[in-house]
Amino acid sequence: MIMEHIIYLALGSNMGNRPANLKAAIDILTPQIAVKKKSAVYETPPWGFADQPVFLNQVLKAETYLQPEPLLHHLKRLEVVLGRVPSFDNGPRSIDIDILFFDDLITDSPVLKLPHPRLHERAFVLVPLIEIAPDLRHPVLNKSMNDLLGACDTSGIEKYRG
Ligand code: PH2
Ligand code: MG
Ligand code: MG
Repeated sequence: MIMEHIIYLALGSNMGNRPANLKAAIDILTPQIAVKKKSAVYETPPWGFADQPVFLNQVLKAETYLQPEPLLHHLKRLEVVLGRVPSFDNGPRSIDIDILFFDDLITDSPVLKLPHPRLHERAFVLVPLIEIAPDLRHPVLNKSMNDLLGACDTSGIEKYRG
C-alpha cells in the first residue's frame, strides 16, 4: 500500500492510565497509519473546561493511504476500541485522537474541518507540534507553528517525565 498522505495527529488523555493510553493509541494505528515522528509527552492544564484532571498530550507525524473521511472514521473507531466512552465537548476522556493536518488540505465539511479549527489557539497542541514540525505552515492562516504559539498561553505545560 502506498502511504501517500502526510498527516499530523494529536493524542490526548486525562482518564485512566494516561501514558498507557497514549502508547496503546500509537500501537493500534498501524497498518493503516505509519508513524514517522513522535513528540515528547506533555502534561497540560485542561483547556475549555477547567474542572477536570490534567491531560497528557502528544503529537505524531504519520503517513496513511486513507482518504480524510475514512481516516476520521477509522480514528473514531480506534478510540472506542481503546475504551473511550461518550463524554461532553471538551470533557474528560481516556483517549482522543484528532487530525490536525492532512497534507495541505483545507476543508470545511460538516463532518470534518481541516486544518483542525482550534489548533492555533491550543498550546497543548502547538508545543508538541513545534518539536516535530518547526517549519510547518498553517495553510489557512499562513503562519508557522512558532508564530501561532507566540499568541498562546503556555503556562502550566511541562514535559511529562512519568
Ligand atoms: N482536549 C480537549 C479539551 N481540552 N485540554 C488539554 N489540556 N488537552 C486536551 O487534549 C484537551 C483539552 C478536547 O478535545
Ligand atoms: Mg480533541
Ligand atoms: Mg477528538
